[in-house]
Amino acid sequence: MDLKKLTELVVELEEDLIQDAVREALGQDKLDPFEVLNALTSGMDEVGRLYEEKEYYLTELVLAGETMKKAFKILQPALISTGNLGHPKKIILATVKGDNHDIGKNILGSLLLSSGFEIHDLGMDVPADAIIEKVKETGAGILALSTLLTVTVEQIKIVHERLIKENLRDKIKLIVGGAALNKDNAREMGADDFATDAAEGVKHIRKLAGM
Ligand code: B12
Repeated sequence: MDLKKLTELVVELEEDLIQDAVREALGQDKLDPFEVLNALTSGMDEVGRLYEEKEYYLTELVLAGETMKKAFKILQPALISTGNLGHPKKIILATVKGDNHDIGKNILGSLLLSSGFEIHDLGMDVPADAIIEKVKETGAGILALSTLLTVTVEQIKIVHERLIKENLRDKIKLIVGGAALNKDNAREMGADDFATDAAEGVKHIRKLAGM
């Protein structure tokens, strides 16, 4: 099983073949779990491109999501075992209001677990109110928000401003990620930090947590 084949299986939406393929890649081929993750993510990028070019439709996006979730079930333990345990720190994870993409956020959550964080995952399509409530309830020091849609980027600013209003902004670090974001718009929305992928995200978050 090579990395190119894994990418192809995602693009071809082979949800019945993907788990055996990931098993083979990690088992007999001893591929690095992070390289496997990158290969799968490249497949998702290609699916996104085909959707943009109207070669794929919503059905294919849904199937791609299912394929990635199945692959990740097999990949997750391998990714986790590469982590080294640190000090538990509280972190809130959420995909912002209006956005139902959660695969990337869930990958970040799994990697953070392996770094010893205490995760409070609010799921997807989470309004600012629910996030503020959770910050108050947990006293978490880090808030990680995900968004893949251009139209929901603005939600980050809404959360940032609510945190200011509630006198919570200086008690929490806000890191954001997802395909709709980059360093510049993340900063414009009031975030303290941005990372392009989940592995980078963990590094940044460990730094923000003083680990
Ligand atoms: C799968 C998918 C779906 C699935 C999502 C399933 C699920 N449970 O997540 C479904 C079918 C639901 C879906 C729906 C829609 N989608 Co969609 N979808 C995708 C697709 C193909 C892959 C996303 C994905 O899972 N990638 C794999 C993961 C691993 O990558 P990731 O999410 O980017 O996460 C990585 C990093 O970004 C980062 N990261 C993510 N979050 C965070 C957070 C932090 C804090 C950090 C540090 C890092 C980080 O780490 C992750 C791992 O490394 C993308 C195309 C793409 N290339 O992104 C389109 C895409 C995001 N979708 C798109 C669109 C338009 C839609 C719909 C509006 C379609 C429609 N007409 O209904 C709806 C919106 C529904 C809604 N309200 O949210 C567009 C968005 C365009 C835009 N710029 O706004 C894209 C880009 C496709 C395209 N090229 O047009 N989609």
